[in-house]
Amino acid sequence: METKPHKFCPGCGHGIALRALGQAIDELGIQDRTVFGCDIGCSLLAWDFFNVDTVQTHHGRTTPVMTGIKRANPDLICIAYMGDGGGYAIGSQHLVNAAGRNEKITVILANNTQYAMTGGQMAPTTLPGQKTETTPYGRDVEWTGLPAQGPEMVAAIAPEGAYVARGTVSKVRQLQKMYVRALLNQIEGRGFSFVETLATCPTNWRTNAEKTWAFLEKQMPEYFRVGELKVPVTTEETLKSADSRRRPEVLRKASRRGEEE
Ligand SMILES: Cc1ncc(C[n+]2csc(CCOP(=O)(O)OP(=O)(O)O)c2C)c(N)n1
Ligand code: SF4
Ligand SMILES: [Mg+2]
Repeated sequence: METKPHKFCPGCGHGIALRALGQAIDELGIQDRTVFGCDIGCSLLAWDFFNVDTVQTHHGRTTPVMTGIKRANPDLICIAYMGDGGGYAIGSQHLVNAAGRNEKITVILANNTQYAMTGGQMAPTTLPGQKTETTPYGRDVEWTGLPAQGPEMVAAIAPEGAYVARGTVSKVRQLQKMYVRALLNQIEGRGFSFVETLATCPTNWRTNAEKTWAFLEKQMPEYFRVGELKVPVTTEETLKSADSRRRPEVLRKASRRGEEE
């Protein structure tokens, strides 16, 4: 991986998430067949971030665009990268339908609790009481509901074979591992993969370094639990983890057949 100057504000979570994604692509050696799609919002500043084919679309539409590319050329590894405003508000139907159909693409959604690029308006993920441009007295959940639980929703509607997780830019190693597992899910053709990523936006949060990190590590996880929500059990994993007595019958039969031959 090479580095280059980026266009995000200092302290922005997008750069940290995208670096972890670049490292995951390198780790898997899939650069030559990866297509990267970015949405409208600050994610679009990544349009020339990676040395891979890239397309930029509007509010959550990155998901159906990448679905089309994947269906037309199943050998490609298709990654849709978007914000919480795009993925959970204006473009939420695309996420729901792609997850429900178990499309073999990877969606990575940066959750910074608001519409950042347009100046910090309330998004479905804004925390109760959080001040934004459109909630100057703090988000009132009586009027606007509780923060959207994206990975929980996707895990509930996506069929077996899907991989769903929530990571954070404050735990980069864990985040990169999630990206690797999400991409592996696509490479092995199992199904949809989705990783929400808790990300910082000091510019619109109007926070200094200390408060930015405290919001990310303490306040956001009160509503957004970090961890894996849905992990497909592969035959390989079953074989590796189970001892011979606990192996499923079909695998025992397969190994008996091997002994007889
Ligand atoms: C269909 C449509 N509606 C509204 C806009 C205006 N708009 C551009 S970026 C943006 C906010 C994006 O927020 P989010 O998806 O959370 O990304 P972030 O900037 O926070 O990373 C909005 C509302 C647009 N470009 N297209
Ligand atoms: S406005 Fe926020 S999300 Fe956008 S680049 Fe700046 S810090 Fe990052
Ligand atoms: Mg956002």
